[in-house]
Amino acid sequence: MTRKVKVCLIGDPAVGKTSLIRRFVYSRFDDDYISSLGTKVSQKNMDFKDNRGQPLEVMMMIWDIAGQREFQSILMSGLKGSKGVFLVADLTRMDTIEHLDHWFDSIQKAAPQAHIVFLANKSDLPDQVFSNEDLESTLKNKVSTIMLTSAKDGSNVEEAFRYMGRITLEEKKSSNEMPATQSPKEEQGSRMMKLEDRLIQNFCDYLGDDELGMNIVRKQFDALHIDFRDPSEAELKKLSNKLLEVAKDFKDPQSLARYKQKQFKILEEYFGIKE
Ligand SMILES: Nc1nc2c(ncn2[C@@H]2O[C@H](COP(=O)(O)OP(=O)(O)OP(=O)(O)O)[C@@H](O)[C@H]2O)c(=O)[nH]1
Ligand SMILES: [Mg+2]
Repeated sequence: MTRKVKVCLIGDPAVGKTSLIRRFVYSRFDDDYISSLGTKVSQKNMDFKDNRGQPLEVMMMIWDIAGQREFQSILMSGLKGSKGVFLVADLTRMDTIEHLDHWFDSIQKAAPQAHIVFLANKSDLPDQVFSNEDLESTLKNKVSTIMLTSAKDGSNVEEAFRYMGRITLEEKKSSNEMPATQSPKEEQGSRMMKLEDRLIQNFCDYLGDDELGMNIVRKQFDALHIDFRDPSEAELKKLSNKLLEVAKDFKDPQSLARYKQKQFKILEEYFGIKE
């Protein structure tokens, strides 16, 4: 029997989400850092046994979700339907732990039933700023387990994904707890990146398929030479036009009209344009 499960990796930029997936799926590591745009899906199958000892294959769909906090719509859409979430931090950067509330809050909203596995990554590096004990006390009751990993030397990576594969076969009994000190706060970040997030997710929603949508979106960014981490107003207008043009090849005229209308609304909200 085969079971398909969706899991995702979330956490601050540069903590090693893409690297952990690359290590697990392709047994490779790269020292270069290329920040991820949006979401990307990889797949790996794992063999387990069910409780009667029969072979059970888990087809794991692994969603790599970009770390920029402006990408809130993309994050929410990526989390939706996830049976498991790897919450990743960098053992050498305190800020990646300090920002955990943001990630917990998003899981709580979009995937309250997901199992959470906390990965403290980059365990190969010497300059670690928090210990296993620190993590245990900070994360108690909020995650299923805490693992120290290294995408570079591979330590615990296979183990973490196997653990996740195993626990996602079981339904979670209780919903994830909210962090104790949760207060609504105004999200910081670049206004243009927030607009970018909305435009991209609107396009993916129109297609009804984030995986396909993101592949198309990435191509448009390349073709237009836009740096997604610092888009200008003019570039985002160009992107919107390009997406609208591409959108014509999909779906029926009514859906296209709805997409167009929604896009105008989003642009109007940011620029006050009426077209
Ligand atoms: N030493 C060490 N470096 C790592 C490890 N994992 C990732 N890196 C490096 O950290 C940098 C960031 O890794 P990525 O995997 O691109 O980070 P990310 O979390 O996907 O970042 P975003 O896509 O921007 O959200 C890269 O230069 C990696 O080579 C690790 O376990 N050990
Ligand atoms: Mg990445």
